[in-house]
Amino acid sequence: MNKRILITGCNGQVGTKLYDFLNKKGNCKIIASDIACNKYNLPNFEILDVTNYSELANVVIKHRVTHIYHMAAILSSNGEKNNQLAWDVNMNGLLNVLNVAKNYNINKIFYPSSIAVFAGPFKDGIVFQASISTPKTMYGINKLAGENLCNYYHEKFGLDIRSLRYPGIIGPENNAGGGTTDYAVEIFHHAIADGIYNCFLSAPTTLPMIYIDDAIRATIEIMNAPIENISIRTSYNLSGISFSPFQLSQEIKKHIPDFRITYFKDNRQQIADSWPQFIKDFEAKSHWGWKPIFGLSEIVETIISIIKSSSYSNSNIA
Ligand code: VAH
Repeated sequence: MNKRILITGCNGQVGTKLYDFLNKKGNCKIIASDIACNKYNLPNFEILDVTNYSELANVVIKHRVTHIYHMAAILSSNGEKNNQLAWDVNMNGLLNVLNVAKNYNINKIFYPSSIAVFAGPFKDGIVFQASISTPKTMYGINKLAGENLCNYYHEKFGLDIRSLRYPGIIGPENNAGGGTTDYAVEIFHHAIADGIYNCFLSAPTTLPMIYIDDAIRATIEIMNAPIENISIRTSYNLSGISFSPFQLSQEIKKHIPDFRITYFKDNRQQIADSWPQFIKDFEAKSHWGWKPIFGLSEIVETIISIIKSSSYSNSNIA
């Protein structure tokens, strides 16, 4: 067992799934951490505030960490409610991770960026790897600055940091929180539990999304890619499938015919309107072989069957 992997923000939507994937692959010790309690009773769990350098360094020393997946973040919607907290966690937290990696010879670091680094207007709603980024949210500003901080630490200190611009990530677990794309998670639980969902984005709001298993596989594939294949050291665009609340609701109706969706836009509509509708990821495909598996029908069929076959639908609705 040579790899000792620290996951920050492990209680979160992506962190929990990443833990499962890495744990199933085996041949590594995983140290799960989060600022909150051990929500899923994981072994080797550490309460960790990433904005505290000493706490982070102590965990790295105690467990002789070799790899860090830095998933702790304040997402777009929550970042607009508390700009200072978003800056502290998203920027100082990342700086601490990079400095710990430099000071304790961490082999590899994963940094999750986001399509939130882009802000329109875009021709036909499309962004490319080199599209100019002018983020309109504190979260997007943090993620764009974070990408450049990673590139700086790679060039100046030789750190091997790899990063993906995640689209909206959706899966059957009802644990998304503080994001603008959370509607695409909540809708399934409400559709199954009570047949109706009140969507906080308008019907035609098309956004780039990705099924969580595809997102985790991309994360592990970029981390395992030969170093010579990783020529982009800010962050790689990553695409799954783009859809709107209306398109998603129509696909859900194929499984739940009586399902109804209503719309009431809130402040997250303005965030979504600033984001691209489609993201091109030619570089991820050509540099390290990225290929998504889940289209919209596969996503809907998979999530509904998992929720119906488990206890998610009733007990976990926020
Ligand atoms: C959010 N789920 O909504 C995140 C993601 C592209 C969206 O970054 O903030």
